[in-house]
Amino acid sequence: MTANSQTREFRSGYVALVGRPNAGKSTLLNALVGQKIAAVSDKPQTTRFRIQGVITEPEGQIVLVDTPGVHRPGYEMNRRMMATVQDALMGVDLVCLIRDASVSTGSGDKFVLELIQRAKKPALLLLNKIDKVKDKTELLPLLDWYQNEYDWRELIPISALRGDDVNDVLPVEMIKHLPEGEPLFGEDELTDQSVRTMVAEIVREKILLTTHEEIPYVTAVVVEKWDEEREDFTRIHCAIFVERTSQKKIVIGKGAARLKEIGIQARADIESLIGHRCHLELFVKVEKDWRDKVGLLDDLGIRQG
Ligand SMILES: Nc1nc2c(ncn2[C@@H]2O[C@H](COP(=O)(O)OP(=O)(O)OP(=O)(O)O)[C@@H](O)[C@H]2O)c(=O)[nH]1
Ligand SMILES: [Mg+2]
Repeated sequence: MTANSQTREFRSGYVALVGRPNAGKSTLLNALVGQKIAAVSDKPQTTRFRIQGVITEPEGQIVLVDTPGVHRPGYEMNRRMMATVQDALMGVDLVCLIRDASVSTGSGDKFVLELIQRAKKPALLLLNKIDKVKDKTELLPLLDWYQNEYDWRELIPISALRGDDVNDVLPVEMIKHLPEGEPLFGEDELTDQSVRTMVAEIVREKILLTTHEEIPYVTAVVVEKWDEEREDFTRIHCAIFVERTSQKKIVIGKGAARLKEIGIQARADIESLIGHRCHLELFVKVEKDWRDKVGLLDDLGIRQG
């Protein structure tokens, strides 16, 4: 403990990032942690399970919990995703509602609010994507609406993408609301995600970024083989699951062009993650109704809560 901490105690605790799909929760997690640990895409429902990221500051340690975007569940996978959100809300010291400030209010917002109202936790409202809001007075009705719905500790406009008010403002604000306590993790333990999980997520992210319509929703990725052939060279096999043969054709693309592009993009990210060269082999497999298959969901890490 430093001399300074004799007067101000160190604080530590869990902070949930919750909100509607596509609001920018995972972008914010990555920006705050300072490393890409969660997949990000312009498609809703990118995040499928809980992802933890740790920030350690002189005043305290924040364990961020990124969660899937709140939506109406249609499949077992989506029910599990929503159970993860509920579970996160119960287990944290502080909740951050991430709201895309560039879109208007709808029934989905009310639903997220109800979850927060039920959890009765201290909460910050983070109005994200303010870089997209040219006239800031447009935020006033939104702020009004939210202020009437909950006793927010703070309302903070941010841009997770550009970094406005992210690293200089948010950690300080979050730490204020955490209990006094020792660090929960070592400073070098940035995340609870295994390297293999992060590799599978990198591949899935590239699929989300290069496909449209239903493909992002019906795709899952599993690392099936991992051979560290040499200290500086790893051979990785990933299976890409889709639900129908027609979807397999789309992912592969004409003359396998799309799969090749996914592989090129993923390999670049994987090599910077593992710190050396890799050979990435991608296989597309059809697994009918995998989103309702309990065993496969368990294998994919999409757990209950
Ligand atoms: N312009 C702008 N775009 C942003 C900002 N933050 C996130 N985005 C974009 O919004 C999209 C969704 O971002 P994600 O971080 O994947 O959103 P999410 O809330 O984690 O989404 P789910 O995991 O699907 O719930 C991506 O295309 C991001 O680049 C921001 O501050 N400004
Ligand atoms: Mg996400």
